[in-house]
This record gives sequence, C-alpha cells and structure tokens, in this order.
Amino acid sequence: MDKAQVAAVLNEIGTLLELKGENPFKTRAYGNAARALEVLTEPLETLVAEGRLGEVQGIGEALEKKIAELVQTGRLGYYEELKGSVPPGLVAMLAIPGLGPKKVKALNDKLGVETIEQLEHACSSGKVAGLAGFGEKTQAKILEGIAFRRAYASRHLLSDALAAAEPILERLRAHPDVIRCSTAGSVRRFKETIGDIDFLASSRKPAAVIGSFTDQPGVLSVSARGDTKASVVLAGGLQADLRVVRDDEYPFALAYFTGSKEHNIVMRQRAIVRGLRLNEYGLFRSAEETRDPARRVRCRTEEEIFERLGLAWIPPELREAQDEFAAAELGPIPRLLEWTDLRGALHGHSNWSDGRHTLEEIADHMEDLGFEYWAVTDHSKSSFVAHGLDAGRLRRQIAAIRDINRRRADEGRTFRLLCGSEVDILAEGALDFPDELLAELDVVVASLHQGFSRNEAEMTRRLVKAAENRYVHMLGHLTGRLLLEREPYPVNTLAVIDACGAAGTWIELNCNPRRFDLDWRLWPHATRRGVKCVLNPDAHHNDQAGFLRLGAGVARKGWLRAADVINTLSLGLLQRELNRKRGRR
Ligand code: DGT
Ligand code: CA
Ligand code: CA
Ligand code: ZN
Repeated sequence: MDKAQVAAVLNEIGTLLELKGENPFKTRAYGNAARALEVLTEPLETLVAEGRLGEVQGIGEALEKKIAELVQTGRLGYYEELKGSVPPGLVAMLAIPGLGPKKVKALNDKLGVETIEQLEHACSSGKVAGLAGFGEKTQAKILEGIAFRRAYASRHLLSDALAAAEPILERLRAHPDVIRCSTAGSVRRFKETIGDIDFLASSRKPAAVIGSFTDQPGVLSVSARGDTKASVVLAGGLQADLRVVRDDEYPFALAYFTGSKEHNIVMRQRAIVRGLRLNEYGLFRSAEETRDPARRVRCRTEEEIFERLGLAWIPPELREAQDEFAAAELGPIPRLLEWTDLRGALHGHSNWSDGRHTLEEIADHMEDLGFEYWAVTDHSKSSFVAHGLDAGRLRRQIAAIRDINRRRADEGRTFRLLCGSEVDILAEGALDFPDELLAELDVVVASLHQGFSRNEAEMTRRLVKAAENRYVHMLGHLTGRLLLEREPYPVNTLAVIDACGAAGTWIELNCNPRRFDLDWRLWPHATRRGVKCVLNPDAHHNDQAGFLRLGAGVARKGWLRAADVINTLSLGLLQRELNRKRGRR
C-alpha cells in the first residue's frame, strides 16, 4: 500500500470511530497521522523498513504498528473488524449536507436507521424532527440533501435512466427529419447503473433534430451544442448526449456508441486482422485510419457489420467483452430470456407485512397483467420493522389465499396466488420458522435482513446452511447490495452458488432496480453449476410488477435463457419443481 492509500485508511478509521462514539482524542489522532503521512519527505516504505516511523511527529507506538501492517501486508485486521462493526450506510450518510458523525450516530441509536433509504423514510414520516437536536428544519434539510445527492450523483439507477430516456426516444421517433434512432451506450446494454444516457439518430437535417432535442421539455440546461451533437442536463440531474449522423453511417455509429469500450476494442482488432479499419463512421477497406466514404464496406445494419467480421449478431446486453466473441464465432447466440417468457413470480409482499396491497388486489392485478401465478412471500416475524408475520398470522394468511384460489377455481379462472414466506435467515443460519410450518407453504424464499456485520466465513456459512434446508426453494437477494448505496456484505458467493447447485436450491435475481442481486456477472458460473434462476420483482406495490422487465434485461446480461429461469414454467410444471425440491412428487 502506498502513502495515499494508507492515509485514506487512517482517515476512514477516524470517521468510523466517530460514528461509534469513541472519545474525540482517539478519533482525531487518526486524522492527524494521515496528515503527517501526506507531508512526509521520505518514502513511507523506507521509514517502515528502518523502524523510524515512530520518529514522525503525530505517530505514536500504536499507530506505528498499524501503519507498518498496512504497508507490509496491504491489510489491517483492526480496520477490517472496525468496518464490519459499523453499517456501511452510516458512512454514506456523512455525505449528506448537515449530517456529521454525531448526528448520524444519534439517528442510528434512536431510530435504528442503517441506510439512506431508511433515513429518507424516517424523515418523510416525521420521526427525525422529534429527536433532540434535530427539529423540522434539519429534517427538511436532510430530505433535500438526499434528493440532491441522488440527482447529482455521477451514476444513476438503470430504472431512472430508462424512465428519462423513453419520452426522449419517442420524440426522436416522431420527428419528421429523423430516419432511424435508438438509445446507445450503457442504457442500450442494460447496465445496472448509468453514467449518462446516449442517443443516436440519422437524418439529412441534423441541425433540426439537435434543436428539437435541446428545446424539449425536461431539459434543465444545455451543456454542449454543435451541428451534429449535443449534451443536456435533464430535470432530475441525469445527463444525455445525442449524436446525429448520416443514414449510411448509422449502423457503424450505433455499434460504436453502444460500446462497451472494451467490446469496441476487440471489434476494431478483428477488423485490423482482416485488413480493414473500423470506427464510428464505418468499416473501411484501408490499412490506416480513414473516413473516406469511397472505401466504406456497405452495411445497412449492425448484423452486417458483425457478419463482415466473422461473427453472429451480438445482443447489446452481452457487449461487455466477456465471452461474447467466442460464442458469436461459433454461430448464432442462443435465444436469451425475454420478459414476456415470464409466467409469474415467486417473491412479493402484501399489506400483511410491508407491502401496499391486499391479497385480492394483488391477485386481480397480476391476473389482469396476464400472469398465471404470483407468490405472496411476506416477511417472517424477526423482520419486525417490516411487520413480519408470526406462525399464527402466516397460517391465517395461508387460509385466506386458499380461499381466494378456491373462488377463482369455482369461476373457472386459472390464475393462482401461491402461499409463501420470505423467511429470515437468523444468526447461525437457522430459519425464522420451523420446518413443519415451511412445509405448509407452496414457496419459501430465504433471505438475510440482519446481522450484516459478521465476517465472510460466518456470512457464507449462514447462507449455505439456509440453502441446504430442503424446504427452502431459493435464496433471496443473495449479497444484500444496494446499488450506489451499500456494498454487498462479505460473502463467498462462489461457495454459496456451489452449495445451491448441490442442494438443488435456486437463486433469485432480485429485479428491484436498487438490487439486481445476484449480479449478472455471476450467472454464467451459476448456470454451469446447474443452479436455476428465479426472476423476482420483490414487489411491495402492484406497479412494481414492471421490475420484471428491467430484471429480464439484466438476466440477458447474465446469458440466461428461458430454460434457465424457473418462472418461465407453466403453473403445473412449476408446482412439480416446487415439490421435487422437497423430495415429495
Ligand atoms: P456510462 O455512460 O458510464 O454508463 O457508460 P457508456 O458505455 O454509456 O459510456 P459513454 O457514455 O462514455 O460512451 C458511450 C459509448 O461510446 C461507449 O460505450 C463506447 C463508446 N466510446 C466512448 N469513448 C470511447 C473510447 O475512447 N474508445 C472506444 N473504443 N469507444 C468509446
Ligand atoms: Ca453513456
Ligand atoms: Ca455519453
Ligand atoms: Zn422481499
């Protein structure tokens, strides 16, 4: 570790200690030591190697040891333990204007707030204003700070970007001077987070198209404007770029601006070994860089560019320079999951726990959307903040669901609600309900909602143990990450995937756009291990059924086909699979 990295760790230790309410002298010592390192004139390694670190003003014996450990091993046990004992959301809260370590600690102590999401909730429901030292003004300021932070963050959730992109794309499509148009960049690739939104259009009158783009409603400011490209800031803080090209350049520009950069590099390389040049303007018969139209290889579509480079067309979601080239050399890419393949979902909440709707409302809505089944998996009793159900309420809910289904059957309707539970995984990997109760349910999702501060070995053991329970059908949001907000808890994901493979337990792709957990990068491995995926909206509101559409795009990034995804099965086949897990039949 170099000097700057060591200093950063020391500063972070100071912050963590403050969040824990340690005495101010101790916390300040770390900040002082970090500053002392920054102004060192000799290399830090030399001082450590010669045992002279203690001579530096502001570095006592204890700090000397810690710094030496960092420099020599790149790690510090003390720091890792400390980090594990403070919820990472608390550190993130420090970035909100008006919140220092003291206030964050008070919010955590008095309201149990651990994430920015929970803090926002506590402010909206007026709980923060009532705390000593806060008040209405502070509460409003915190809410404003959270909104601001979200708007001007350097990356955004895919869901926010898509919602902003859709009307803009509509407007482009409707413009009389636009011939072809599309989103490009990370939005077209369905990346889980987005830097800026890219649009591409072809036209004979680029200036008119650019004008319509910069003048549209929802544009806060224009950051750059030329004859063929423009960048704007949208209400909500997202940035968007538009490029306008000639129609004969369109497929090349589309491939180029879709990226990823790493994917483009391989494409360029493939062109070069074929004696060609590929760039945003075309594919050229040339040994050097050019944009001479006379040398351009005629390609009307992206498909033709890929074909010319010895490849089948690669869906944008796969263009991340993972294994797409090896696959596309062999022949057409297998058909990936489409969201319309999904026949239902196996993880959602009702107003019996922290969801919004009644069982009837959920059944009616999901039936209207054309689904065949929908599992209600409310929280279990240990999730008391989410009004988790105890055994008694769960049994009553089962009866209520059976009732709704019976009425539907009498009317000759085939849609069914499934009875389930999102059962908490407790401290040692035991579940919140006994097996006999789980056996009464159609569907069991096991999820971690607490005890995130344990080490990797312990977290892994808890998840493996839950996966091995024969009544557990799947693990929910396996790593607990919250995109742009909370890192995954420490867990050996590969070991958990292997355990699921061995036990025949499925893994959820949680389609909530803040989660998309398990990450798409891990699905090829899971599929090789024979682990099936379940695409779940984890809906708390009927509108959130739409999360499945986003999740399907992310599933495609993980190379998932319909056959890899359990909830593409019809109700009958699904029930067979649900029973098979329990060894019944
Ligand atoms: P983002 O915006 O950070 O979510 O990610 P992208 O992929 O949308 O990146 P962006 O907006 O900077 O650029 C859009 C695409 O343009 C990118 O995916 C590939 C292409 N591109 C941009 N800069 C370069 C470059 O320097 N080299 C190559 N080969 N391609 C580039
Ligand atoms: Ca972009
Ligand atoms: Ca861009
Ligand atoms: Zn849930």
